[in-house]
Amino acid sequence: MSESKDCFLNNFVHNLQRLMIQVEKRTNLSHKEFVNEYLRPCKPVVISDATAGWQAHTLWSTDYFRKKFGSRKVSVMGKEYVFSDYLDIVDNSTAENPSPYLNEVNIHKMFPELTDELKPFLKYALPDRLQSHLIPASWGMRQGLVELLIAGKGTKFPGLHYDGFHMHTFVTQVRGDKEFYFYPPDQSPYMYPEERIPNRSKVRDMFNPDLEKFPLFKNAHYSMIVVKQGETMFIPSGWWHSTKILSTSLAVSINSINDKMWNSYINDFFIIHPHSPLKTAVMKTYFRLAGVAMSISEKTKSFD
Ligand SMILES: O=C(O)CCC(=O)C(=O)O
Ligand SMILES: [Fe+2]
Repeated sequence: MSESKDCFLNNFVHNLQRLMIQVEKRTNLSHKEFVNEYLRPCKPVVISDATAGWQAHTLWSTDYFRKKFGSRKVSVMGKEYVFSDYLDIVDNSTAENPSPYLNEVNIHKMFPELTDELKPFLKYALPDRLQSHLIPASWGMRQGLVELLIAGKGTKFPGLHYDGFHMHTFVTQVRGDKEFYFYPPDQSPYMYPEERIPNRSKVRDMFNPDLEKFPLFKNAHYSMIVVKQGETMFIPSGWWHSTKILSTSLAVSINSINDKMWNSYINDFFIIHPHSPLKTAVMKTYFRLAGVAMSISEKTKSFD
């Protein structure tokens, strides 16, 4: 079906020229084109109209959130805020005095009222094995892993990382513009992964790296692209990234797992949630078989 190279089969071999290419911006991309041109080759892309049907694009603002959820408590980087107080900090954020970054907030759990405003579900994130009924509800994400991201002007995302469990990520800028910085997986030798959480770099602040502690980091090559309001950034599995906010940012991230990283996902899962050797072996066998069944059913579906 596809002539494009499959990054998982090619073990992420990227040459320097490939690193230097600009991230493309695309419109009106079919699901098949996305799979062949970006998903299989693990190539980042910005899609301008991926979520054009979302009501969120007309409704969302810091005032809208203030009116709807102002008195609710939110946890931002380990600190509790009344949401309206946090939104005031976001609105007044500057590079000198940046807001804390609200992230890892599961919309379906924390703000279920917003779910309908994010429909139809982003087709490029499908098929998503997190949503499969073949994996336990407690482990899976029946409605997908959909998270809210909020921060003010001048704020940097807390840390350089690739997304856990080798998930792909799609970030939609509902409000505001953002600079996205990427390092392809072959730059990992310069990234100083944390021992316990290998998808996180010990170089916490890529904008001001401690080169005495992390001397190899200066060898790392990155690409940067500005993702504008309304656009969706696709970050392939295993790509290191971080961001800087250019204007008050309300964004949604959607993670997904497909056939190619199914085994990495299972392996990562048992590293993060260890079980006894026997239970691990039994569960891994079940999930490998479930993966085969999922592959068969995925081949029969169309997403355009
Ligand atoms: O959109 C951003 O600022 C980065 C979000 C991100 O990388 C994440 O949530 O994992
Ligand atoms: Fe991320």
